[in-house]
Amino acid sequence: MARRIILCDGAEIARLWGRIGAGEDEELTWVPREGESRARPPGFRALPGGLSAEAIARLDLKEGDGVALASEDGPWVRAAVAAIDAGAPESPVLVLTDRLGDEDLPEHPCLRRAGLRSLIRDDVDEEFDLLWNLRRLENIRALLEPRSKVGILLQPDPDPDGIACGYALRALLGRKSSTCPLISFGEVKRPENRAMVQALGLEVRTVTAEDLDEFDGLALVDVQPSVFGDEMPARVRSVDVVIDHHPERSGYDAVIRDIRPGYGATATIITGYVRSAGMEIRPRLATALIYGVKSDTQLLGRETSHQDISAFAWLHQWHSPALLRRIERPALPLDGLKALGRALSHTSVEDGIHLLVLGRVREDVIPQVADLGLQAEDAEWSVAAGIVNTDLVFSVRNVGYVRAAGEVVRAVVEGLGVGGGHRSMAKGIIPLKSFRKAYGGADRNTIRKALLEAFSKAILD
Ligand SMILES: [Mn+2]
Repeated sequence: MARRIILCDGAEIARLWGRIGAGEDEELTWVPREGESRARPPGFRALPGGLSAEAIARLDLKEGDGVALASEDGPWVRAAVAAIDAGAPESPVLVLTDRLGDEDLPEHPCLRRAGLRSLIRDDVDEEFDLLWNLRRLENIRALLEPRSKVGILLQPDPDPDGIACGYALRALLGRKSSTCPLISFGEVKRPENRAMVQALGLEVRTVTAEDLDEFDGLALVDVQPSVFGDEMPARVRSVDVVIDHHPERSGYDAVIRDIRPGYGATATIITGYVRSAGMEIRPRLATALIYGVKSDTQLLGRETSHQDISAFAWLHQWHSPALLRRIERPALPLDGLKALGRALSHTSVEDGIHLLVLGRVREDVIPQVADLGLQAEDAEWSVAAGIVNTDLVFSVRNVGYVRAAGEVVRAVVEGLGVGGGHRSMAKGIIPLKSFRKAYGGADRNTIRKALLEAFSKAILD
């Protein structure tokens, strides 16, 4: 087994290591520096012959073994590195020191320096960070504990970050949906968000301003009351708790606010609470939170803080990959697959555009088909179009190094409908009525011809 040899040069540092103890594969070795009068501490073995190459050879360093030198003494460290270099040139060297700088250390191809103090500091900083999270959480718990019914209010058309945070806050409060429902002034509209709610077995209740009277506690997550603008119900003007990552707004009262605009997601704030609480985190909860972080930061791309990345890494070990996949890629209904089969049977890629016209389908089928379409050979653009209720809905994907998808979609729907998106994904909606008026029909061929033409033009513009 590979070993780690820790060489200590004095009683003080040896005492510290003695207290920490040696790890399973670690050996504590005592090589007193000159003038060290105290005897070999317990738990250490001495290296006879001091820092000579012969003495280091006696350590019998094998491939995979590493050496750490714990010392503040320049000459001692230099002698030790020289002896290791002579006796075991392949061995990596870690120098643990708070006072020596790079200029005090000899040249060595595989040497790193770390401060004992900074190693401990990082841990202490992290511990205090968790403590402040715990303080906030305990304050929130104490405030809401005596309330009989607490509403967790999300923004209208709640997004994954809001939904995940509502769910997690309820778990942190130890409540059930009967005494702590997730509520919103609007429905969960986007199909992928509905899929998330369904996969997690959650419910978001749509409420009116009057309905708020039934709650004697109100907590807002991922939103602040001022967002409701002039229509802000009086009940929301003064609430118990607000947890959010959007810029701080005024115009309302909250007993406890935890607003951290530097964070990419409110789920990151709440993950801090969950970590600090030391509670057992279920895969379902971890999956909801990780999806909240992912979707608000666009996969740790946009506006991501190191806290988001650390929350993501922590949640990653507890989440359920299968459940996450189900949320991110909702199951395709069979008639959606049949529509895809028909569309694929006369598919072609023209000018780099792969267009699949699906006919009437469930809305969430469309973005999934657009993802798939991009895999066609020579496709730089994938467009999936389908009819949902009285609208023509289309999802657009591209390879990323071409014109931004959002701009292209805005050009295509101009004067006809609504649309927008990001660099590589976008969505557009054109009411069938306007489409028919502009193109004289809404059958598969007309849709195909019209969209191909409009996209070719918009992409080249
Ligand atoms: Mn958010």
